[in-house]
Amino acid sequence: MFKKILIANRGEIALRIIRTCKEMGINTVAVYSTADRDSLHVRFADEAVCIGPPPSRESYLNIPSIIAAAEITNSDSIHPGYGFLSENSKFSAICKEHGIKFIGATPEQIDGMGDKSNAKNTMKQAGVPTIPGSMGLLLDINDAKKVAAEIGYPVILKATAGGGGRGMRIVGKEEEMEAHYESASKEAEAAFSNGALYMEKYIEEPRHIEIQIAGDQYGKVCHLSERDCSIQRRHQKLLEETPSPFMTEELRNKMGDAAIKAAQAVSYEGVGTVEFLVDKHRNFYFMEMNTRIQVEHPITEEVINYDLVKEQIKIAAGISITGKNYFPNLHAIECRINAEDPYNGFRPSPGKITTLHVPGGHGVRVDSHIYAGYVIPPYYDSMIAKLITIAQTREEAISTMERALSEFVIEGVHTTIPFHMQLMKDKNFKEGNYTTKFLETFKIQ
Ligand code: MV4
Repeated sequence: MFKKILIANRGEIALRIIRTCKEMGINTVAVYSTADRDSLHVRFADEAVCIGPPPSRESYLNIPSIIAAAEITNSDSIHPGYGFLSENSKFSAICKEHGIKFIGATPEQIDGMGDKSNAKNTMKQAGVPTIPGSMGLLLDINDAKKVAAEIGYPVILKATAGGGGRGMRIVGKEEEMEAHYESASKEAEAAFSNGALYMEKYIEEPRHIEIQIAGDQYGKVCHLSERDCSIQRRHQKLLEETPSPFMTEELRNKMGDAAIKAAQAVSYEGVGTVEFLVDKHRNFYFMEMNTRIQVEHPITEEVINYDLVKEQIKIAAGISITGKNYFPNLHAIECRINAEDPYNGFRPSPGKITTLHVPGGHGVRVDSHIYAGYVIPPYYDSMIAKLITIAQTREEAISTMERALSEFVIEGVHTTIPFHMQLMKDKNFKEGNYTTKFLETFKIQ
């Protein structure tokens, strides 16, 4: 087992990882930017190293600084959390070169899944359902028109280096192709230095349902059921739940099997997530594979009673998994509490938390790094807490969420708490009747 893990992250996920390390008797090293010197991850880790000034580029994304911090503290491993360097193949490779175990995917797996068109081809060959579309990359506008005529409009253009919806365009008819192709490719070129596009049939009002998987170093892979992440605003998830209200036992088994196939196709080692789009007929299609621990992992942990960070560490240390699948016994919902003003276009609201009361009681978990007097820096992600409720049924998990939201007091900054309060009372949400389009028509009062 590892003796000392350096956590190359900040905020709630850094704390989350430190907690598991403490329980496992593993020493921890925090790294921090000068903006985070008063953070809880710095206080709760056994050691802490300053790695640079506030901008991420110069601190949490600064590979030489982080490797130097690992070397001077004698860390034998690095946990990257989510975001930042968690899916950076260069960083994964550099850790290896320095004899430091990267608790995450190999450079090959990261690159293989990072190129979306390539990932899709890999999955198609492995027998995982994919959305009908171009065979690989599009050559030019004429090629795009030809493929679209074959699969039928509407189609969607996607950047192969894409993510977060950038370089993505829906094309309703041939006359629109030229303009959309140009702008998608330009946007992708600017964002990812790669303007290459591929095409798919456009699926109207899909659900975003992802399967958690775990694979060990010996080829054993299991799934840990699904999370429904359809409640998103501009590709930012705001609420996740498990089980999905749209799930059936048959669909879970099929999607679980497909996710396992997907992981085996790339000899996946560690915990990961296979994202699917699910249409109204419950056809499901591979979308992306995430090779990291995800923000929403706690809802899975709570319904199957399983510490996913502990599992990540054990797998990285070479411990084998049983290989049996896990099915939910409970219902869990996560509301992301962001320092944003939901009444003003979710505009970021950094600053000092003057008053804080955190909810508790039966069926409530709060993963957060905030405290009374904490100053939310403007440089990073605006998520300040994850409020998770767990109950026997979805209805009860919603009731507990309403109760917990009403107890949550955060003063000094705007938060998304009022948004979630209203969401809990929404008729369609209560009925589990929502798709990725839901928030486009949801208006906060
Ligand atoms: C799609 C789609 C409809 N049809 N692909 C958005 C981000 C990227 N990862 C994939 N995305 C989509 N791909 C086809 N063929 C609709 C979306 C989409 C979406 C997907 C998941 C969650 C939220 C979304 C919001 C808008 C569009």
